[in-house]
This record gives sequence, structure tokens and C-alpha cells, in this order.
Amino acid sequence: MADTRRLFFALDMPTEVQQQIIHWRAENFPADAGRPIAAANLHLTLAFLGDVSAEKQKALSQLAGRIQQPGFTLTLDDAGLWVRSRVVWLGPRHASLGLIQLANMLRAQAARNGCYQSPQPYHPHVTLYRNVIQSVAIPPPNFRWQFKVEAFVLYESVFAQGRTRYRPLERWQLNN
Ligand code: 2AM
Repeated sequence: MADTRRLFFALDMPTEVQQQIIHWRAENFPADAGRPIAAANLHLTLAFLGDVSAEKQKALSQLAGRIQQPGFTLTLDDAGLWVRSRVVWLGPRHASLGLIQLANMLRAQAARNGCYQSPQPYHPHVTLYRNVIQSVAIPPPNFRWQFKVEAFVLYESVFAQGRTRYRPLERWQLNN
């Protein structure tokens, strides 16, 4: 679409957590499990905006900047397979209130500004593989990554030279 960008709000992850996750993934999944997401692209989406004009981006960015809420702890201690979308994911067994509040706020702002929001319940997750093979086995949930979330990010999804890259555009601090 002309003059639009494919945007989403998400949480990024400390580099060492990204590295630990991809090492765990390499040890616990077969090489042909699916298309692994690159370490630098691992993130947890809060609200997907779709193809957005510069004007709408500005409005959503202003609203995001007004969000006042404390930071929270994110725990990744669960994994699963979505058969229909052929995705293997990591996520929290119990999402913290802070995470749900932040996602709900951004999703509501997006919806009010005409960005279609799926009626499916929000399922916070970090996509690990796409195009997974049907028989992939999910390792037992004997892992746990935990880190403090102090900010959220507006990303642009850029597809170039056959690869998707998530480019951070803006970042907002949560209150301490
Ligand atoms: P996924 O990893 O579960 O596919 C960039 O594409 C981010 O936006 C990804 O986290 C992706 O989630 C999410 N995303 C892409 N399309 C989406 C949609 N239609 N609804 C909700 N999230 C979407």
C-alpha cells in the first residue's frame, strides 16, 4: 500500500535472553522443525496495527506517549504449538496484570483509530518458529526466562532482500 508502514507495538527482550532462548531452541527442537525466528527479531507483540499512514502513526504515537503505568515482570515459562497458523511460541503461563493492561490500552487505542483488532482473546506470545512441521514436539516446560519490562516499542516490519526485519521506531518508558 502506498505511503503506509506495517506497524506494531511490542516488548523487546534483553539480548542475553534472546541468546539463551535460541540456544535452548537449538537444543530442544529438530533442525527441520520449521523456520526459526532470528534472535534479534524475538519480541512479544502488544498490539498489531497493520498498514498505517503517517498521520495515523502520529496519532497513535501521541496516545502511546500518554500511557502512565508502572513497569512489570515478564515471565516466559510456557510453550505451545498453534496448528492452524503453524507457529511455535513461548509465553507466560500467567500473564501479569501490567502486561494485560498495557496490551488492552494499546489495542483499544488502535481500534478507536481504525486499526482492525482481532476479536480473538489476546494471547501474549513470542513466536519462535513459523511454518512448523505438523509432527513437531513441544519440549516440557522446564524453562523460565524472567525480566523486568521498563519500556515498550513501536516497530516497523520491513521486508527486504527476502528477509523480515523489525525496525524500532519509537520507545516509551514505563514508570518506575
Ligand atoms: P505472530 O508472531 O504471532 O505472527 C509482526 O508481524 C508481529 O505482529 C508478530 O508478532 C505477529 O504475530 C504480529 N501480527 C502479525 N499479523 C497480525 C495480526 N493480523 N493480528 C495480530 N498480530 C499480528
